[in-house]
Amino acid sequence: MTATRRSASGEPARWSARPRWPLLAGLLAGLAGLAGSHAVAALVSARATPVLAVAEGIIEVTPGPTAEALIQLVGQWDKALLVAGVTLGLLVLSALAGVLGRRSLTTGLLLFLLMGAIGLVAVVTGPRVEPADSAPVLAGTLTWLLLLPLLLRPLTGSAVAAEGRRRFLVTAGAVAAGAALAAVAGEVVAASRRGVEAVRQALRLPVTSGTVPEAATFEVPGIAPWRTPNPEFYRIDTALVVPEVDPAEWRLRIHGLVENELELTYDELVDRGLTESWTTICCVSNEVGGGLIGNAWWSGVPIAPLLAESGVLPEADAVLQTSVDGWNCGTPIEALTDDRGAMVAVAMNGEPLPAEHGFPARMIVPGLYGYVSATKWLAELEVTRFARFDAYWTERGWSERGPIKLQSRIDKPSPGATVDTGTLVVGGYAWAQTIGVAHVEYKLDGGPWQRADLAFVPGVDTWAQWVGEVTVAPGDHVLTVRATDRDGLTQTSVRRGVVPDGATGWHAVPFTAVTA
Ligand SMILES: Nc1nc2c(c(=O)[nH]1)N[C@H]1C(S)=C(S)[C@@H](COP(=O)(O)O)O[C@H]1N2
Ligand SMILES: [Mo]
Repeated sequence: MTATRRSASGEPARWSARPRWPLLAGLLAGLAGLAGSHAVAALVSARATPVLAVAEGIIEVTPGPTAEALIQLVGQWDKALLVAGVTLGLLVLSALAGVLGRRSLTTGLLLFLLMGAIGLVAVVTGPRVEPADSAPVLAGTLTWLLLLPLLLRPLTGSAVAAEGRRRFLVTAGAVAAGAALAAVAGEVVAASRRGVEAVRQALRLPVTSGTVPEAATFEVPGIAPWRTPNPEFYRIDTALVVPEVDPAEWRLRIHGLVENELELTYDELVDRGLTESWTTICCVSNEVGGGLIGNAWWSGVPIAPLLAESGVLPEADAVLQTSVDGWNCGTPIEALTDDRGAMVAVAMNGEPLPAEHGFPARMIVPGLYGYVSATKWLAELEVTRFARFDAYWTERGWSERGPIKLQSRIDKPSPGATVDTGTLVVGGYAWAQTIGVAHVEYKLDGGPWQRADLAFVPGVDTWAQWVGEVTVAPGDHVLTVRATDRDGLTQTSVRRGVVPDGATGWHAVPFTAVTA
């Protein structure tokens, strides 16, 4: 066969000199990476696969009129065609990486690396990125980089034709089988996820979506919305793979230092009757001025009556909450039994909890950081004593107790903003859950503190919007904010980091004013 042919240089050509084998090697590596990245995307429930992200990136960078003309041309098939085109391009480039890699492995690897880099850029510049969203593209790129040398090795060097071909076909067969397996596994995961998502969407809960009180916001552009929409709500958890929990199989178990253990199905829980309220939840890892905080209308079953029903024994001082994926946290029993309205929440802003926010049920405890209170994908509540356990984050150096600290934040101006000289409207949020915000003050540079206008809030458990006005001269400035709660406590200026029980200090935002 080819081994007996002579190349132009007169050298005996190796059987693999024909480009179709390296081409096949590149194509297989490309397909395997694609399958791997799709499987990982399904597993981590990334918002978009890398291919989709690149397709969206192309739409993004295509000039408006061109994009419109193209959409006119292909109609509703635009997205599908684009995805098909990107996939085709990816496979052509993969084949090229194989052919180039046969001559110089480095060149082939660099091409795959470049493709991975394009994918990564598309993913991280997309809307609402989360760390998990880059996992698929990294998995795919890693697959390419590992498989290309593996597949090309039998095609290079002095392997005897038949022997090289045999080894190549064995490797190629294994890679193809692995890729098929990854594709099937990814599809199985994605299908079951779609299944639970379909159940979630079909659920009809007796909930309302809450009405933002008109007086809660000043309608100043540049300040975050008072109600945080679900897709924009911060997400913090240890779950690499978002747990999929079918409400039909879900149970809530209350046990431990109780007279009667309770086990409730989802329907039994909801049948207890739902209450609804506005609560701002916050992560202990929220830096001063940070975004790990959100305000939502929660619907759920009050936990105090459920605990009363189970008959909490007098020696209990804590509830160890555990999620279906084994995460846990310890909550003081009084926070669950006093009148603050702690609940097993089933809906967020009027819709069943989104999967990543704990579907089908989670805890919401006003006034406590999430790491000691807000278990998502809730499975059980063990009534116990703090002395008897260490919870997930307390084992890792965080405080056993985590009341949310009084804080305030500047949304406008944003850090480093350039603004016009003259009158500048400034504003943001302050919060002191379970106590309430009494007033907010702001100051420009070294000037005096000025009282901000504070918006109405429907209770003590939400953040309160504040606005103010400053007059700015040309040049660099710093705006600082501090809040005082209804107990008369004013935020300390002492800057402390988030470990072990939440950051303190005043939020200060540098900005520049220029003459318009
Ligand atoms: N099962 C589970 N629940 C969890 C966590 C977690 O890692 N696993 N993280 C907690 C932390 S630290 C916070 S701040 C809140 C965040 O809730 P959110 O993602 O809905 O904003 O969830 C809490 N509940
Ligand atoms: Mo958190």
